[in-house]
Amino acid sequence: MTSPLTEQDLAARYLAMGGLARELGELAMRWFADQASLNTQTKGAQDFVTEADRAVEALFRERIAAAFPGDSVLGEEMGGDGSDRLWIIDPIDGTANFARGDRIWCVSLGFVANGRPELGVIHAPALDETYLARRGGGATLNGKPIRAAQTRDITQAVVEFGWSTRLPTKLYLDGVARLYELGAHVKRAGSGALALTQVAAGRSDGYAELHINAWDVAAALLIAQEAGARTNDFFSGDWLASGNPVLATAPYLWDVILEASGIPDLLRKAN
Ligand code: LIP
Repeated sequence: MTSPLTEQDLAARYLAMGGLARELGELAMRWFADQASLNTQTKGAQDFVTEADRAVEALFRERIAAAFPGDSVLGEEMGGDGSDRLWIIDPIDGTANFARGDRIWCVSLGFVANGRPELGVIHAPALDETYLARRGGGATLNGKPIRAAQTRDITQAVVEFGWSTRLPTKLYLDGVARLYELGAHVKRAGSGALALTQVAAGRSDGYAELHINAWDVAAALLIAQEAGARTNDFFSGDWLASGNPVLATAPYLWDVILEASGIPDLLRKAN
């Protein structure tokens, strides 16, 4: 049993994670610049992994073992178990984009203490953007504070709706149709983590996905919360092992986007 986390413990991790994300981003960028070396493989329909994903996660695990030996790591590519001091990494979120030379991808690092996200960093080196948050400390983009949008009219809203083959595509298409019928502009860019940071930065008014994994959102959902977005209770139930639906919105548009997304129906049928 590790000793209780102190303020100094948390501060040390907060100070370390930005530099660590940048080091991982530099490694990913070397692979990104050499697409022929990626050896891209599929884990399922529209679900990809490259040598870069594996190399970035391996380097992260090496750095954490050296700097914070009592901490655990859960990663998309190498798995792991929960603990009361847990790092959650998606080495490259937006792998489908990464593997085609598209710049919309990021390194996602979250730190969860006793089951509650406390720190998060999203580093998108190809976009030259780094998002950081600490619970109770606000959220920043490249060191400057960011806030969720105050949009009140759904016909003025931009909403991203994530998709995967983990659920029937009809559920996704029905949600997209409802949002369009309400007058929203709907898009999908292929990185759930970055989509959540766009809500945090006020560049979009919502991000919904009917199922997403813990490593995709552990950092970015905290960033959205700290930027004043309203978010669902993703970190509940069996979230760490099985994922959950995710929703983050501009505060005034929560109700309309939640209903249009179909998440309430999905949760009612699951319970
Ligand atoms: C992706 C997520 C995206 C989801 C994809 C995939 P990856 O993460 O960011 O939101 O729709 O299915 O899970 O696989 O690129 O790390």
